Parts: sequence; C-alpha cells; structure tokens
Amino acid sequence: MSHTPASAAQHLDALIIGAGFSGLYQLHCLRDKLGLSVQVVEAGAGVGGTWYWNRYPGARCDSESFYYSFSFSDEMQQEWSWSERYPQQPEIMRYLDQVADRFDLRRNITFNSRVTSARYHDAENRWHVATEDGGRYVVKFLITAVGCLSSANIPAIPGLAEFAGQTYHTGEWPHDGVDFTGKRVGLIGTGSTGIQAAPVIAVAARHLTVFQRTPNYSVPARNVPMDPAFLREVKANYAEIRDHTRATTNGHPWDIGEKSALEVSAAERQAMYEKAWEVGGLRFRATFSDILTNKDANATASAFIKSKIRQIVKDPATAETLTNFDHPYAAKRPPVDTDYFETFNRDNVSLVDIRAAPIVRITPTGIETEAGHYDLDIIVFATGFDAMTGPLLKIDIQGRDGVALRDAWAHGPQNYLGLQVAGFPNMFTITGPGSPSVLCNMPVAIEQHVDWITDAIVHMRDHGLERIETTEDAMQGWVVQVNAAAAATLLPQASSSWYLGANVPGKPQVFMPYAGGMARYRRICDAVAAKGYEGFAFAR
Ligand code: NA7
Repeated sequence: MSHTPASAAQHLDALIIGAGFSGLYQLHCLRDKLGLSVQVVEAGAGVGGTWYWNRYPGARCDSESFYYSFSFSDEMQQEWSWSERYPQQPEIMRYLDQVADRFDLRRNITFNSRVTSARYHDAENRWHVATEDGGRYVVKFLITAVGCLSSANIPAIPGLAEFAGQTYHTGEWPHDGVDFTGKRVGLIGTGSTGIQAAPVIAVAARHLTVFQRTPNYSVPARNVPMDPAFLREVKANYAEIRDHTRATTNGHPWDIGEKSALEVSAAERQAMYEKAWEVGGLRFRATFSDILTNKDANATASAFIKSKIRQIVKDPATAETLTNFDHPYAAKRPPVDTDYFETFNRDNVSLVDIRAAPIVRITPTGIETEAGHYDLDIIVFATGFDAMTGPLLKIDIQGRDGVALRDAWAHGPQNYLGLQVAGFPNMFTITGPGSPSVLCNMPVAIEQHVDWITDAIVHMRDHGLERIETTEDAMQGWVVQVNAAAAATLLPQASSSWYLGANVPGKPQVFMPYAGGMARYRRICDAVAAKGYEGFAFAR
C-alpha cells in the first residue's frame, strides 16, 4: 500500500504497530468486528513479525503447531493442516500469510515502513505518529504490537567492524539464506536460537565453533511429521483443547504435575523424568509441581538433564563445559532441541568456553579469546534481543506533557496489567512487560490481550468515552504484583536472563514478564473489566 504524502496526515481511529500474530488479530478485531478505521504499520515487507525476521537455519517454534496458532476462527483451524509436531519458520509464515489473505488484512497494512515517533497531543486527545519514510498518522488509539523479541542484541565486541568475513545476527537473517559450504563458522550464543541453529549449521559448514558463555539446559523436542490421525483428533476436539490451553499457567494444553519432585521416591522420580524426556518438549518442566518454585525440586531436574547430556556427549571435557550450570533449570527460557548435544560428537564441531576464557576481540580473521585465536570465515550472533522493552523504546514515544517513555521507564518498565502506562492515554501495549507474554504460549497470550483491548474500546464506545488511561496507583500496585509473582518462583535466580534485562549491558535489571500464570492473569483482567475497568480513568 502506498503512503499518503508526507504533508497530509491520515486520520484514523487506531494505528497498530507491527503485523505479527498480535497486529493481525488486533486489526481483524477493530476493523471487522467494530468497524473502526485502522491501519497497521509494519517494518518488514510481509506479515509475520518475529517469524518474518528470524529465518536462521533451524528456526522452529518450541510450542507445538496445533496450539501455536489462532483459535478465534474455527473455520480456519479446521482448514489449516500443520505438517510437523513443531512448525518450522517457513510454515508459520505460510500460515500467517494465509490468515492475512483469508481475512483480507493486507489492504490495511503499510509494509516497509518503520514507526519512528508517536506523540500524544492532549488538547486533541490524539496520537501523532510518524514513520521513517514520511508517513504521518493522527489517531485516537495507538496499539503497539511490536513483539517481545524484535530488537536484535549484537554485543559491542572490540574489532567487530574489522572482521573480513561475514557476520549475521539470527534475528536479522538474510532472506536468501547463507551458504556455509566450506566455511569455518563461529556461533556466539547458546540460548534457544543457538541451540536450534548449531546442528543445522554443523551439517553444512566445514567447521563450526560454538562460543558458549553460559551452559544451557535443553530437552529434546522430539519433532516428528504430523500424524494425520492425531491431527484429525485435534480438529474434532479443538474447542476443548483451546479451552484447556486458556485455563493453564503457560497456555499449553497440559497441566503442571500435581506431585512435588521431593515427595516421590528416587526411582519414581527417575522414571517420571525418563518418560518426560522421551515425550520431549517444553512440558518437561511440568513433570512436577515445584520445579519452578523449589530449589531442591529443581535440582533433581537439573541433575537428570546433566546426566542425559553426559550420556550423549562423548568427550568428557566437552560434556563438563556443557553442563557446568550456574542457574536453576528453566529459570532462563528453557530451550528444546533437535540433536544439539549430539552435534558436539561431530568431528567438525568444537566448543569454546568463553566464561573460562572470555572473548578479547574480533580480529580481521576470527575471534580472539584469552585462550587463543579461532580462524573464521563467518560469525553468527545468536546473542538474543533487547527483549520486551527494547522494541518499544526504539520508538520515540511521548505521552502527556511530552514525557518520553524512555524517561518514564529509565529504571525499568512500569505499567498496569502490562497493557497501559500512566501518562500515555489511549495507548495499549500487546504482550508488553508486566504481562505473561513470553512465559506463555504466545498466541494464547496475544488473543487474550487483543480481546481485552477490543472489549475496552467497545466499553468506551458504548459509554461515549474518548480517553482511557490507567492511574498511577493502579500502575504501582501492578508493579508490586509483578515483582511478587516473580519472587515466588526461581525465575529471578538466573542472573544473565533476558527476562531480567540482564543480557543487555546498562539495561535496568527488573524481572519483566508477569510470572503469576496466564490463567490467573486472565482472571485479574476479567475482574478489572467487570468492575467497570477498575484502575483506569476515563474522560469524555
Ligand atoms: P537468548 O536466550 O537471549 O540467548 C542469547 C545467547 O547469547 C546466550 O547464550 C548469551 O549468553 C549469549 N550472549 C549474549 N551476549 C553475549 C556476549 N556479549 N558474549 C557472548 N555471548 C553472549 O536469545 P535467543 O535468541 O537464543 O532466544 C531468545 C528467545 O527466542 C528464546 O528465549 C525463546 O523465547 C525464543 P549468556 O546466557 O547471556 O551468558
């Protein structure tokens, strides 16, 4: 879609930033259900959000395909058939393209356009939004659907600019791919992304060197082609499956085990972990009720995973480096993998411990650590993202009286329900900090947010209200709840976690997502709405 000329601003009911899962569904709700004038502005050339950018080798969702999908249209979930247990990035893109086509969403999406600023004008009760390419919008509602993991974090390692080979960040991967044939590849980072990419790069490259700072737990994904009989069963029972996912802590269609890891015998515990290891996937962390809340219970899971890695990895020194854990299992986002640890048994793969001997600099020919120099042709940064706040703070957002969100959040994000910030009227953040978002299966979290925002806008319309803004008190109360929810778990104990902002130098260290569980969060949001949007102030 082409732009309105720079001089003429487009006046709309709502502007949505981002065309991933959130932006697409929010557009559908506001335009097709409420009949509002809405435009989505998207930096990429297509829909997909995080899946549009993360095209690195091995990119695949860690949630299973049959529930990592929209539930709002039964026709669509009956029509669409997933091909694997876990969807690969290209399949998710095909799915979201289909969603965009099916609901005719593209006609209200401006692609290749990046929002640079959004300023609230009090007298008009309107947001003035500008894009890098000269687009101008004047809108009543500003809805950020920017995703949690869309601001790539490339560490400022000295010498990076002098490297003579190619460098890539996994979250900004070239669309035509990277040819690793005959190349010596260095991979920095062993989060979910590095763990997915390493086995695939290893097969293609001459040599792969994995630079590991923090050893990471991983459980086999056990990906398989989709069993047609299973998919038929899912489709026949979709309503119940979706109800179940909405009622669980993490938005997955299974419940957290009822038993404590400490109340069963050692033999029973071992058997239950063995079974969970065979089933594979994120549900491993749900084997017992207290893996995420009790350090001793967690230690049993940690010891089990350690023993599995030691069985898989043949070289004892490599196994030791891979299992020298410094945080409880699942306190950082737990990866699931396909042959990650097996990859270290290949002759063309080596592991470098950059905790023991940190990277000193990047040279024109490779990476120099305190222990030596590694000659490389390609460096892949799987170094994660300036998560949750990064994508919002990249935009110059100014609320009432010109207060910048960057200043309001100088000491960490503060908001109410993860949805609104005091001083920023009529602005909603989908899956913002303070919401369960990344601790939940994302489409479940997103549908809840979008439905809640849509209902709030309906409430305003029905009552002739023009402005909604959370109160300072409600916001401070929510900050306390977010901190308390995190403190009740082991999650804050991973000191280098992106949940804490600890992966980005200089970022305030605040536990960002709401760890009280999706089901509880949903109940809180529903209660707030039922009480006439308690904690929000309205104006006509
Ligand atoms: P993550 O989970 O943030 O992982 C990033 C990795 O990169 C992690 O191993 C980091 O080590 C490492 N890293 C980051 N900065 C550096 C520097 N400066 N030097 C060396 N190593 C570094 O990002 P992912 O992309 O893997 O996953 C993000 C989410 O996407 C994931 O959690 C899922 O929700 C999907 P560290 O642990 O900080 O020592």
